[in-house]
Amino acid sequence: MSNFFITTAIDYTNGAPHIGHAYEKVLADVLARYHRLKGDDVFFLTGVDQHGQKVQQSAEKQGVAPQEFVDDITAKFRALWDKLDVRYDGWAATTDDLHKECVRANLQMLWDEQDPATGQSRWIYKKSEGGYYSVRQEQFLTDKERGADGEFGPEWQPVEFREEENFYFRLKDHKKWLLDFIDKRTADGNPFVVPDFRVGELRNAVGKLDGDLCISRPAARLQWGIPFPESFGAGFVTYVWFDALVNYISFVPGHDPHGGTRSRASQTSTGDTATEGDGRAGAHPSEFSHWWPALHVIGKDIMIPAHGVYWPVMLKALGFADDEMPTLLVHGWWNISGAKMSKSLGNVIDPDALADKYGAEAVRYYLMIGIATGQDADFSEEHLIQFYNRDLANDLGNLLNRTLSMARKYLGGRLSVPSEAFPPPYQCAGWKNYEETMEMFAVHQCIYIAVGAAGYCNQYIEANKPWSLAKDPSQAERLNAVLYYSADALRMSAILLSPVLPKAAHGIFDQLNWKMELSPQATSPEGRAPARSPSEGHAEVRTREVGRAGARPSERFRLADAQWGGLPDGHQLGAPTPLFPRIEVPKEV
Ligand code: ME8
Repeated sequence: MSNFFITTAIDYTNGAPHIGHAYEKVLADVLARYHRLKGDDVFFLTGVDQHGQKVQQSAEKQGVAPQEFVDDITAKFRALWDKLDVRYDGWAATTDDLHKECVRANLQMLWDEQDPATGQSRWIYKKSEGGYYSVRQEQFLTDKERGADGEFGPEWQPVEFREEENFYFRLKDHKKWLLDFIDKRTADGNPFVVPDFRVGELRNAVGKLDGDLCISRPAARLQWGIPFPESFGAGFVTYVWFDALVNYISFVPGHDPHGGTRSRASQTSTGDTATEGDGRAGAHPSEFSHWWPALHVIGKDIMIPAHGVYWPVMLKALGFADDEMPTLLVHGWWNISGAKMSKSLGNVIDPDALADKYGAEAVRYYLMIGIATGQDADFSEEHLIQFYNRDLANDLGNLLNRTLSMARKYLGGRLSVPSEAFPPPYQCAGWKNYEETMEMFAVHQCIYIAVGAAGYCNQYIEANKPWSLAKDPSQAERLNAVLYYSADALRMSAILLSPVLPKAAHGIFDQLNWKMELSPQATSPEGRAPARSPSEGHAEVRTREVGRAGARPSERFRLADAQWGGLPDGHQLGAPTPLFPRIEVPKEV
């Protein structure tokens, strides 16, 4: 059994969730469920990014306190993840005291670590910098904000020159280290960024790095953030990215905000060369090390600079060795007719309304099959309906319905294990292809493997015509074999599809009357989950509290069960009920 720690970006709570948020969380959920299917110990962390200027402004506009504002939006995110069956183990909310303590402890550690040559902090310095400040938008402006005439437009006015003192985190000193690290990971066949076509993009950006990161904001212009520790002097709030990125460690079970991730060796270290590979890993508490490092699932817009530049340097500063760095799984974007979704264009897709209209499983299915991981795709309800009807209503639903109906009609629903004279219709050999494809995050291709197997079984039924075999008593053995293999194929397709369609997979298992204790894997009493009757539905036991990952009862689905011959001799199937009713195309779509 291996450990699998997966995180997502934490969503800004300045507006309701959209389809891009839903896509990312479902993608991470599918990968987490796949690892549970393999029997891995999984911790899936997701959450919300609640601080920052945008939230402060949105709350002000509504005339409510920022905490009240974020609580309201946070509740919308959590309700959506419940509706979409996103089954996370840890919830990262950046206004959580645990997180605030962690951010402040990190700042303090970095501030306290001295460079012996200067007697100053090795990582953070304070400086005063001047720049043009938009009083209307409450932000400093750069040349990017200047119009074609070289002036700042009316949307920024009044603009004034301001001198401001802030704290800076050293980035550019680590440029060479970061480039070498990225190259080494690529050379080792374990790229820092996947899909690896984005590595070049990141490398280019790092090559151009020539500044440090301003990590504070004066409390005079931003109050809604984590205050700096008092030792920095009064009146500074943490820059939102320096706060948000830390969620990936503050919510890891076993993390100790006061020095848990940093070894004594690194705290007294004097320079890069002396500290590299000095056994810092050994300093992490064992529960933290059990999970770390993470696979961070993020969108392409936040790879540069936040996750690809700030985060590895922050981790390095916090004492993480090169072999303790995470991996970034960078996904593409859902667009609308080739254009970005935006409130001003009025083309934002609401996943909550979509799930109400078509059902959560149809939404999950489309979000996973309609895009290749890493690429962009165009969102369209028409495609959602087409994919659902073609694959689920036709291929899988049809196979389920006809297999159960015919088995009931011709065999009273009871199946026998076929003799060697009747081999299975196709080889599955442990579904190696499925596993390899999932390890490459190509979820849409994995779906094709699972649904394709059902489609193939439909052809197998057509070719063998059980309705004709049933008329000839000398074909009884063949009739049983065809229906046995069809039912067994459905059982396997349900297992392979369970990461994407957990409810439907439970539905198929229920109709097949497949119980966990029938699994050859369920050998020990502890390994067995309680048998479920169809009426018990498929409620899943969730352990949400941080630190309790892996404490679930056995999963109902196991990849090891996806082999021919799982249905025991004399197995009695359940009754068919339509699982994937066709979606009729409404006129307006
Ligand atoms: O960036 N398609 O939050 P966010 C696919 N708080 N993914 C999309 C998308 C789209 N159309 N639009 C956005 C933030 N996303 C920060 C993250 S992490 C420490 C802090 C993705 O609410 C986006 O790429 O703007 C990101 O990964 C996630 O949604 C949250 O975006």
